Amino acid sequence: MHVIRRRGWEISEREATPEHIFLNRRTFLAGTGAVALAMTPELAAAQRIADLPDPSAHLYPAKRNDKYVLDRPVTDEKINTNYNNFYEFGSTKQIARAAQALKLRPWQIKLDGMVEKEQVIDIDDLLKKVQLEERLYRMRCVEAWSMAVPWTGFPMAKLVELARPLSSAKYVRMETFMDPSTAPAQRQRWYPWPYVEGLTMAEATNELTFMVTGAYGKVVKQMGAPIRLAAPWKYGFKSIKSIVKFTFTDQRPKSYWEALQASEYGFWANVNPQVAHPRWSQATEEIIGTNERKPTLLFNGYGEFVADMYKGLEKERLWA
Ligand SMILES: Nc1nc2c(c(=O)[nH]1)N[C@H]1C(S)=C(S)[C@@H](COP(=O)(O)O)O[C@H]1N2
Ligand SMILES: [Mo]
Repeated sequence: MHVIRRRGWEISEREATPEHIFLNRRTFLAGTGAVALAMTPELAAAQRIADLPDPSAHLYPAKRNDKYVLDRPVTDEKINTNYNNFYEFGSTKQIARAAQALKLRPWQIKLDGMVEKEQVIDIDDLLKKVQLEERLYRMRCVEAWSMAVPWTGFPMAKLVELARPLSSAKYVRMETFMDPSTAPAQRQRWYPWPYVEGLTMAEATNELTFMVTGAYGKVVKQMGAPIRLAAPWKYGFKSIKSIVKFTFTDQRPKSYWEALQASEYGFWANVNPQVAHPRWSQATEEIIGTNERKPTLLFNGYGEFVADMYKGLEKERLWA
């Protein structure tokens, strides 16, 4: 018998979108179809009031830090800013327009849990306490595509310093805003909203771990403004967007994707081409905006910065 097997990279975009398939199945089961993508009156109103002048505009463009170099060209800005995962605004990649409803001010960030003193800090006060820089990082989505992004931001270690965690804190749990009137997909109650992610304290204070405030030299709503994570050695879903809360804890946080499908998405989610996702190979990646595929690199090529953190943890599920 001859079995025709498609290799990992032959799957169509629809199929290659794990998060997408999984969510669509749920949408289908719930029988609500594309309701989440419809333009609601609330969304239309939000778009009108969302376009106030950006008080952080003068901070851009920030000076590039040349330490972090790429092995490929930066992804074309138009392509990158129109190919996004931001499930709060829908389960397709074409959420750029809907995401313009996101109101970036006022934006308050809570620093709580195991800290010397809980704080609520306004994004503009936070921006006064940090030095923005630009870094070129690769970004590898678990769906086997990648980009190269000029992020603007500051080291997460700086944010941890400002939060003053207790020495007993082992993890940082991060949470995205919750506002179904702005982000209509958050009305879909069968998802574990709000989006949650977590890092160990060692990961959060690693020099690579970057709090991102902009990309391509400006604020870009659909890329997770006003503040998101970039942890470039991990699959893209770890890099949580539009964060409103950092909680220091001794409990390992359960992420949004882990809550949805623990058999496919774990806590560590470090990039490893040799460990396949349960439904496809991770050996290569489609470089978005080109017709090229490249072999995927262990730790997405960032092993020199991060590999040491995982010594002694070999028995854990580090690669999903
Ligand atoms: N809050 C939130 N953060 C998120 C997501 C999301 O849907 N919601 N998607 C994740 C996934 S799967 C990826 S690949 C990246 C995409 O970032 P980009 O749109 O800037 O490429 O954001 C991550 N952070
Ligand atoms: Mo992703």
